[in-house]
Amino acid sequence: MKLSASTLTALPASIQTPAYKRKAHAPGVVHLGLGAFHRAHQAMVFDRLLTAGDTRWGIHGVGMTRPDLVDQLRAQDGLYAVRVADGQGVTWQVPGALWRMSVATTERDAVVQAIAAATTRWVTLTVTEKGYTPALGQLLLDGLRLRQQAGLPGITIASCDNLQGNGHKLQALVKTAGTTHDGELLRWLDAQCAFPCSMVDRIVPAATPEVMAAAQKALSVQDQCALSTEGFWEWVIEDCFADPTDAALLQSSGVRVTSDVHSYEEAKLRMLNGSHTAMALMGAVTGRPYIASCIGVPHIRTFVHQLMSREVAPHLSRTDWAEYRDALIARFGNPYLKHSVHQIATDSSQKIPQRWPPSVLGQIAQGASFEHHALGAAVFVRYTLGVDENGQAYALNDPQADSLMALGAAQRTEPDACVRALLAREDLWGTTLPQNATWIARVTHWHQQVLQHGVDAAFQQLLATNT
Ligand code: CS2
Repeated sequence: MKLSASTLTALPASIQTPAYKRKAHAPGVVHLGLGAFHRAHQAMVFDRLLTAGDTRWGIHGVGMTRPDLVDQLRAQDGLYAVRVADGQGVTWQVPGALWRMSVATTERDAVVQAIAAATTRWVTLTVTEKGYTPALGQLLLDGLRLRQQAGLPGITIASCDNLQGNGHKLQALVKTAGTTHDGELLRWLDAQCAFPCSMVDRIVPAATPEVMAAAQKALSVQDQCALSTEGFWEWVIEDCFADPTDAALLQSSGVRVTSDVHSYEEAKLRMLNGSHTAMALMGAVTGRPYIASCIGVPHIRTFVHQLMSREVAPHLSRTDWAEYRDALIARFGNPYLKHSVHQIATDSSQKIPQRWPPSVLGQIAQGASFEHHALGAAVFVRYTLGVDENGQAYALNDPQADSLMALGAAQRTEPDACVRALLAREDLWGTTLPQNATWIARVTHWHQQVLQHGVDAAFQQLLATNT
């Protein structure tokens, strides 16, 4: 038996299931990007609003890259189980907010119509860093144009990706899709639609067969879309909504609505995501499969602690960073989250720019050391070889994979030139760092250590010289 609307009532009583009538209304939210993150984060917030009796938060979910996932979710009526597990305990829940599904590539018109539907009040997005393409701007603008032409009110369009100022970036992308004939549409967009910035946080690894097996055991039905996550979740969103009454509603379900999203975004990107990328590359090169297997190693744990305390925190506007850091280290160690280092290393070329350079530049401006980031960058260079220290080959899953591997291959014969070539890339490091001789020299130094003695020895050497 499969999890679906008809088997929902047969689930064990301990599993929390939707306590409201699903699909009685048209969805009020169109969500782009149906990956694990959305389904175990925002879809559960909207599930809470639906449980509270507000029928406007059903989701029309749009798969941007994975038609197979949309098929599986359709076969389960949009239902899936989420295991919420950490030191506090283990519970299973089946959120019920996902009511409709489409595939962006093959069902584009359905997506445009959904954005334009009178019942739609929000569009939310988790399309990943590389998803902010002109095609995305065009898709949104096409839907919004129909709304404007039909005389419908504007909506809230919330980017929830790990990009600094994500709302501003999305708004600019949508407006760029407009042509010279779209003057009126763009004026309507500015006046009626809201593009709040937001920071979303919850660690949700991609689904694994192990989680599916655990779901089968807990639910006694098959669930091909089951997910695993931690208890912690955070959603901080700018107080900027097409319908201002949404602020209080979101707050009632645990979302933080504020005028200062920036400080939360920068802390999350540089502390959480910055450490994630460092550990992911380190794990990939040393053959450690999960974040928990990295943070459990004393010298990696100390490295991450120091990276955050010494090189990231001094440049944050968030003042409670020490508590934030300690909470992150505990979250990274969650044994239930088999968070694959290769999953996090995916798209590193798109992630590094938000995660590392701002802290390095901050240190440079203060004349302070950036050795931890320099070692991280050296490990990134080593990572582009595509083979770990045990001789196991791995694929680079990155839009820049070919160019990175072509540059990275040179480290076998001309390591220093290779480091210079990879550090010269402004798409990764921005415009200032590629000109900084000290940065280049320190990354070159650590890269030499990594090649000669291995990543672990380089980490230990850094910690020994940097007490
Ligand atoms: C991770 C994030 O895959 C990655 O790049 O760093 O998905 C991370 O788990 C989330 O941002 C946590 O909120």
